[in-house]
This record gives sequence, C-alpha cells and structure tokens, in this order.
Amino acid sequence: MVRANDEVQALLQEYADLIAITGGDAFKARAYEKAARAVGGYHRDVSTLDAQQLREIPNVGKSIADKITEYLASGHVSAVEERREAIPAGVRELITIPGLGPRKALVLYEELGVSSVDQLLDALHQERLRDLKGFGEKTEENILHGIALMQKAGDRILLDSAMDTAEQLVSELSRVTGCAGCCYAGSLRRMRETIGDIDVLVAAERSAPFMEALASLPYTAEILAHGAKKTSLRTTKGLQIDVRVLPPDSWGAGLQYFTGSKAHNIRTREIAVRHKLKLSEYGLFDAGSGEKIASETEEDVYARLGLPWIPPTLREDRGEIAAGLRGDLPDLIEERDIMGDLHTHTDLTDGLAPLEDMVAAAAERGYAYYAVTDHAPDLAMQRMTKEKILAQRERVRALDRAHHGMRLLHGTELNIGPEGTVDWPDDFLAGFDLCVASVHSHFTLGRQAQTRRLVRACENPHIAVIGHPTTRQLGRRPPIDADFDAVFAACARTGTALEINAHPNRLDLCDEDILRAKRYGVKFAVDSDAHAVIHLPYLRYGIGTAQRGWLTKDDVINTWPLGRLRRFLHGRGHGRTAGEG
Ligand code: DGT
Ligand code: CA
Ligand code: CA
Ligand code: ZN
Repeated sequence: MVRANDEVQALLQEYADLIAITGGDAFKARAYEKAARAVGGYHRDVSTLDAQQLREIPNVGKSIADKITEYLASGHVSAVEERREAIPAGVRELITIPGLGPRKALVLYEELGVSSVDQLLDALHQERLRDLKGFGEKTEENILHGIALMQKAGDRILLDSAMDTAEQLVSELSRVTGCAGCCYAGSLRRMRETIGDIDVLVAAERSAPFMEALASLPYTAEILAHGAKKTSLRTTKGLQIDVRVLPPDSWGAGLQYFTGSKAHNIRTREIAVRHKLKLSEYGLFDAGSGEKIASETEEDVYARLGLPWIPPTLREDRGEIAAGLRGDLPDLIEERDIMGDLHTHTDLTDGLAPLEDMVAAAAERGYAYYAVTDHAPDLAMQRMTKEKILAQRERVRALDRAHHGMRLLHGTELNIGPEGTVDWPDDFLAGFDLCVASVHSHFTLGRQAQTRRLVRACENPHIAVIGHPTTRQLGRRPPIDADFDAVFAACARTGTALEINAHPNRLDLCDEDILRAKRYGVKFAVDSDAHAVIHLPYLRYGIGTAQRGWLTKDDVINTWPLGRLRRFLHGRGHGRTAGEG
C-alpha cells in the first residue's frame, strides 16, 4: 500500500529544510526532522489516526500533530506554504543535491544569487564557490559529485516505492470484471534496484473496462497515451505506469516479452531463429507456416526454446541462457529460506521502536532467530555505553524464546574507524553473540587506505559480518573507493560474511558486486537493517538483489539453522573456513 505516512514524512522533512534554509531555529528544524522520521517509520497509517493518537507517535507534539491533521484534511499545510513562498523553487531544489544541505544552499542563494542547479553548475565551473565562508575546493568537488549522482539517477525511482504503487494497482485491476490475470512486469519484476517506469499487464478479452478504471484512479494525474491495448499514465507523484491488456491465450508470451530485459529478449529471439521460429509478444510461431507453437504460459514459451523457466531476477543476459541450456541454473534463494535477520536496531540507539516491539514483529514473521545489533559508542549522538548495552543484553536474554521459541542473539553494529579499528575493545566484543561492523564516516579516504581499513575489519576475529560494505546510497552517496577484490578475498580467507543490506536506499552489496564476491567463495547475510517495525519486510528487496547475484540458500548464512550459524560466527579466526558445518 502507498502510505499517507510517506507523504507526511516528506512534508515534515521539507518543512525542516525550509526552516533551516530561511535561517530559522536549528532546534525547531531538528524537531521536525525527527518527527518526519518517526512518522515514516510508524507502524500505523496516520490517515486513520485522530489527534490524540497522532500524539502517541514518538517526537510528535501538539503543533506537529495539528499540521498533520491539517494536511490530511486539506492536502496542504499553511505554515509550509508560507515558508515555500519565501524561497524560490530552484533554491529548494538545491537542497536535494547530495552533499549540499540547507545552510550551504542559503549561502549560495544569498551570496551568489544561485537559484537553480544550472546556475550552480556555472558557478562551480567558474570556481566561485571556494571563496565563500565554509566552502573550499573539496566542497566544490563534493557538490559536483552530488550533482552527477543526482543526474545519473535521473527520473528513476527506488524499488520499494515502485513496488508499493504497482502492488496497489495490480490489486485494483484484479477486481475489474473480466480480469483473467494481472501482474507487474519489466524491471520491477526483475527486481532492479531502481525503476524507470512501471509495466503492468492484464489478461482479458476486452480492454475497455481496464482503461476506464485507470482514468478514474485517485492517483492518476495525467493520461499520457491512450490506446486499445496500452495506456500510459503519470501518477500524482510523477511516476509513469504503462498498462497493457493482452488476450489470455498470449499471456505467457506477453509476460515474457514485457518482463525483459531487452538484452535477455534479444538472446531468446536468437534462439528462436535458430529453431526456425519467431518469438514476439504474441507468441512463438513457426517461421515458415506462421502456426502458433506456444504462448499461454512463460513455461511453454521457454520449453519450446529448449530452456527451463528462467527466474525474472536472472533475465539480464549475464549467462542465464547458457546456464539454462546446460541445465545448470542456480537454485535461487527465496524469502521463505530466511531463518532470521542479523542486523536490526531499537530505540536504544537510532531505531524508532522499543526492543520488545521489534522482537514481537520479528516473531510474527516466523523467524527462528533474530539479532539485535544497536550501534556501538562511536556514533556520538547516541551516547552508547557499556552499561547501556549490557542492560539491553539482560532484556534480550529475558525475551529469548518468549515468542514461539524464537532465539535472540545479542549483537552490535560496530563503527569501522579510518584505520580499521572498531569502537569496543576485543574482550568486550567477545561477550556479543554477533558483531556486524560497518563504515559510517570518512567516505573520501584514498583507495589504499579505504581497502586497508576494510581488510583490517575482516581480520578482526570478532567481526562476523561487514554491514552495507560500499556505503552507497542510491541517488545520494556514491560507493567508497576501495579495491573490493582485495576485500572479497579477505572475507573469504577470514570467514567474514558480507551483508546484502536490504534497505531500498542502499541495496548494498549490489547485484554485480555479489556476483564478483561469490567467485571468491564469500558468504553473505541478507539483512533488513530495520530501524522500525515496518522496515523488517524490506528483506524482500535484499532477497531480490541476492537472486540477481545468483545466490543460493547455501551462500547466505541467515538461511542456515542456528547451530550451523553459531559455528560460523564463533569458528572464525580459529582456522575454520566460511560455511563449514
Ligand atoms: P526501466 O523501465 O527502465 O526500469 O526498465 P524496463 O526493463 O522495465 O524497460 P521498459 O519499461 O522500457 O520495457 C519493458 C520491457 O519491454 C523490457 O524489459 C523489454 C521489453 N521491451 C521494450 N522495448 C523493447 C525492445 O525494443 N526490444 C525488446 N526486445 N524488448 C523490449
Ligand atoms: Ca519499465
Ligand atoms: Ca515501460
Ligand atoms: Zn545498522
């Protein structure tokens, strides 16, 4: 479901930025930012809450609750509108550039009169930023990178946001009379990390009822193209959706064609030609007689090409056709194989929910085990101490087996410093069931230093998992520059698993890195990095990414039974190899 919470989160965040950019009270800006995050992570749909219930959301007081109520009732908030009017839209756009916060954006506007990304690029090329207070050559460089990153992301959107919209649309179209089948295709079905547009297919004899249904959806802003077989529309959020209606007897061929990728389709068509066949979105035909040979299901189409059904996440022309012809496709990991999550937070650090709520929600998901891994002391704003984390350990032990026998692991997420050291001493680390270690700062160290830092973390016998290994954030932060081949080799040598962080902003490692790391014999952990109850289901995006990296159940340590997982966690550094047991 597309949640009102996301809209309210965006609005409150924008208000925080506007306060900051108009030189307002920093404390107030921070309060709105915290409230934005809390609303985004809240487990209940804000549009169903009354004023009293809104104030039960952490960090939401009366004045913020009033603004939410105003927005839900009228679609806008007058205080936000007022601030918007004070600042040109182009300046507001500047804030969205990675590496350029509200404070710097305001300086650029006031000192240089910069009020658009293009004007900013001009100013950068004329080297006019470096003389401003708080700027320098390094800042110029970072802003240039930020703009490049933003332009590269273009109009593509994140996987979860496309998925929410697509699933809602599929369920609505499925209820239309005459619907014999409906599903999403394209890059979304292949679980690419970002989505250009959403492709939805309907199987039905008549297309008119579906095309009419689309025009009347509440989130349709504009119909871009309207035909008998295809309608393209733009949603109120600016997302493009292509809906195609296929005759039920060509469903399989249409689904195969519109799932893509284009590169995969070119390969399948080549095979068809070799068999003296012709493959299109309507079916597989005899090239000579034109007789239809297969079209109803994808399985039929692939089978008549001499191929097994190929999972959509593999359809990228990365060797899946050859593997299929050899009968050698990987037996891909599935979400149901996951026995537990190994990287999650609570409100003891920057999470939004208490331990008890996170654990109860994990048990609901049917996990056999679950690790709590709050941040260690280096992330200063959270003021972690040994006393606090040991007190948490008591609570974790008390909750162990409390829900359907689910086992709890008490862990921590360490911060990897610039030298590769972490923020608790070895003897203290030995007391944890699991240590994840991640980079959260010093993103611009040189390649050699960055590599050494990660390799040292792998060599620490207490560290079992490297969290979000490249630290990239889609459209916002590039991956750190390191020799990842050396890191992958170190992971394999030391039996350190690499995380596939399932947060849709991260998806880190990405599919291509996973393929490379797997060749070194590395093991992986697919984790949500949940900071709220509603983040636990993000795991599906990590699974999609793992599939795109051709991973099987055996490659992923959190599909293993607890005994085998514990041997992996504790056998490290004692001459055991990854995956033993
Ligand atoms: P996107 O939307 O950029 O995230 O990526 P896709 O893969 O969803 O691409 P899209 O929406 O342009 O087209 C959906 C699928 O339709 C695509 O994956 C394969 C198929 N398709 C579209 N155009 C062509 C084409 O020119 N040739 C072939 N073979 N297939 C095409
Ligand atoms: Ca698409
Ligand atoms: Ca499309
Ligand atoms: Zn984390």
